[in-house]
Amino acid sequence: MRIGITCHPSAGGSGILATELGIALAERGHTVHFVTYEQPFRLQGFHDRIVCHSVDTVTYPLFRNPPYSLALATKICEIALEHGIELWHAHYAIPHAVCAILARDMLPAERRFKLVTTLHGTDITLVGSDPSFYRITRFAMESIDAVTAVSEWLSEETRREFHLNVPVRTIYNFLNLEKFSASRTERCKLAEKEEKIIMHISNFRPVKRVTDVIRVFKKISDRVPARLVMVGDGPERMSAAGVAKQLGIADKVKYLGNYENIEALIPCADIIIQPSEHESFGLVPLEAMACEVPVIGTDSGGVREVVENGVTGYLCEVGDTEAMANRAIELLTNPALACEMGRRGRERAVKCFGQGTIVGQYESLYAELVGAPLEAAHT
Ligand code: GMT
Repeated sequence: MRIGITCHPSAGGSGILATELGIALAERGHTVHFVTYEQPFRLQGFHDRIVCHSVDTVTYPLFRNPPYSLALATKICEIALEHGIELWHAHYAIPHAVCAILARDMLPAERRFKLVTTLHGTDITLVGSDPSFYRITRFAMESIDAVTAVSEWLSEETRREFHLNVPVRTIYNFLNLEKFSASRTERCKLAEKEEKIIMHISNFRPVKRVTDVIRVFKKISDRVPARLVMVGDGPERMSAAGVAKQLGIADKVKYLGNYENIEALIPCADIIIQPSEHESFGLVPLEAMACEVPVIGTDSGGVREVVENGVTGYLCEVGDTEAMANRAIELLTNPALACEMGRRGRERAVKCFGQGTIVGQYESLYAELVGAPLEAAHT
């Protein structure tokens, strides 16, 4: 099948998932065209059957900001015509689903692609439900062929918030489980031999509550020799650094910034801490589970469908840094328990979130929409 994908190409869960999906589809014999403003973060090296098209915007004194969305819609339309795209997959409702609708409607009727949008979370919980975007997000979801969301929680939130007349199907995020697995090669570069490694990975937005990570780490390091490795970057980084300084632990915190090969870093951690306000899914907890690292997360949103509380990690109340630290200490001082939770995490990742299973679900959806049997979809 000839498939188009639009996503946010920067480091972030939705862009990562869209890119990995594109790679997996190409490996299964489909031709995939990405249309974005830059090459997607995770798309490294050469991939047969994948083409990246970049969107150019013009600056003009009358435009306060270059109208990216209009340029994107035009580019999608051109690429669809040139390559005979049968199905477009827009990741994130705003602006991608809206741009793809515009592109589809600009095409001659007989050349129109089928359109799927995957909701990733912040497009609904933060962006879409903001009054300025509410109507256009709802319009987009009702004007396409299929809406998917990355967890049952997000599907339910979307139905509740937008009172939709169309179904929202849940298709969970997935991982390449060969890429993410247990191995501890870089550990010595991150901490001293006797120190435990606590890791956090995010885009440091307010919803990630990175200052909670610092507070939890302070309580841990009072009891266990440890080092905190912070991976990623974003608006709350300075606040995190400020709190670490105030608490007198700045020298125990390492900031690695945005890091491409997190599959090499995660296995070095003893624990991953993700104390988000809410997560529609939580790709990092899944990556940790695949690498056999126990997760301390929050009992909110779709993370509850990823991390099995007490089995593959612990879920605590949002903001309860005391409980998170106590759970972390419990694991750090009981290696057998940590090891067992890690093992069960991997088992769960394989059972529920493997690439083959989930990509197969997307393929079936595409085939259903395009009206082709699954075998014929592999061309
Ligand atoms: O985490 C973010 O804020 C980035 C955001 C994105 O769209 O890139 O992540 C969302 O999508 C990911 C992939 O589906 C999910 O794993 C994250 O849970 C979700 N983030 C939130 O819901 C806050």
